[in-house]
Amino acid sequence: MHISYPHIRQKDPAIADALEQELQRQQQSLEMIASENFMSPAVMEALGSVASNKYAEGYPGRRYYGGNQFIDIIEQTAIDRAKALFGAEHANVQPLSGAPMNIAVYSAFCKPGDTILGMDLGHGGHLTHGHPITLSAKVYRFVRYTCDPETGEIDYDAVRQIALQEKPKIVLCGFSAYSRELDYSTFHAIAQEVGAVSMMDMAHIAGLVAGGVLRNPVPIMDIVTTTTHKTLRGPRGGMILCKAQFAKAIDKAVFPGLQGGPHENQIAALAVALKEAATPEFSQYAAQVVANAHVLCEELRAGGLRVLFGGTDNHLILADVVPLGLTGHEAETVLDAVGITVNKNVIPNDPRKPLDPSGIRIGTPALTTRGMKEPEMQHIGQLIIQLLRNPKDTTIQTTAKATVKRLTQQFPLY
Ligand code: DSN
Repeated sequence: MHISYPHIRQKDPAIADALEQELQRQQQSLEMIASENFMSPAVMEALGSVASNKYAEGYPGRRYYGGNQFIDIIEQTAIDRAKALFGAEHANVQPLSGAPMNIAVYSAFCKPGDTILGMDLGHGGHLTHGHPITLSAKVYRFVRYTCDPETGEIDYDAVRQIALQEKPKIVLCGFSAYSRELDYSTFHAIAQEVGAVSMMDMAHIAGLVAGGVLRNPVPIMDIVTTTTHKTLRGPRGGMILCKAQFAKAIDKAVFPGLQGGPHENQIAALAVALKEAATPEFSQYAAQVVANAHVLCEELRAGGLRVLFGGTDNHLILADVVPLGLTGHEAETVLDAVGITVNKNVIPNDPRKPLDPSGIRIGTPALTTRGMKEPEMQHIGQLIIQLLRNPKDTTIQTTAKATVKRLTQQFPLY
């Protein structure tokens, strides 16, 4: 497929230039940021569609504006597909993205000052799960559990003790830099014991759940939130799945509680992505994402990186680069210089600061979308180790650039 921007080029050459350069950057580099992926042309078409022109406050069949007969079809289709794909009793597809989605859930079940129990950011949790710099942390009181950095094991007895002592209104699990499976039944049982709502943020792994490769939290947990653009490969956005008894509270919290008009172009694109995610091809994709991560993880470990949490069950690897004599920022920069994109990341109990932490986070979803498999992961893993072990060696960098060029031409994007 050839992407071009004829109308933008005519009206606004500066933006056309930047878009074309960004397209080339994506085509010509190895995208290994664990939260990024490439939408299909069909999803992109829906995202750039006329649905963007419409105001549709309310929900299908109950709108505050006229002219929503076709928008209702779009939003109801997205809802029905989300429910079918994940086995959910209720779906709200309006959250604009991950942060408002999680805030909506907090506001549905907590008053200001109430307690929420979530995973520590340094142990793989997420900024929106109550990091002190967020607005949520100013409104609610967050308490935290951690995991064993070497094995990734969560001490569920300790989580239960914290819950009994702190009496949270929400027991929250989910992550953005954790690589193991979670025991949803135990999280839910702990929430029930203390009279809390159980919540899972599956933003990173929604596509792997949809593809049947990882456990599905939806039938177990009261509330499951997810962004829609990571492993799920949809447009940027958020979605809340929940049990029927919480449907009203969630819908009210999203609109009118937190948001105004939903972005119906985003919802149309989500509907298309959910249809794609229900296909056998997508299940194969999800399985390949995890198989690729296993191979990459073993290459990185064999090359001397300290892999956190004892390995990976999903699409990502969190690795400490300090054993190779680098910081996370330096490692990110060395790889970026040859067209391999990863992000620096804090590791558990990191002695370093967030802008130059000890680790990097690496993921396989985007390269798997391009069709890369185990042999390419092995090759890329070895390349990463060579670059990190020899950060000033220009010969290795020149060879690496040539390899990136060859691989990206062999596995074209768009
Ligand atoms: N920014 C996303 C990530 O990289 O994990 C999460 O919001």
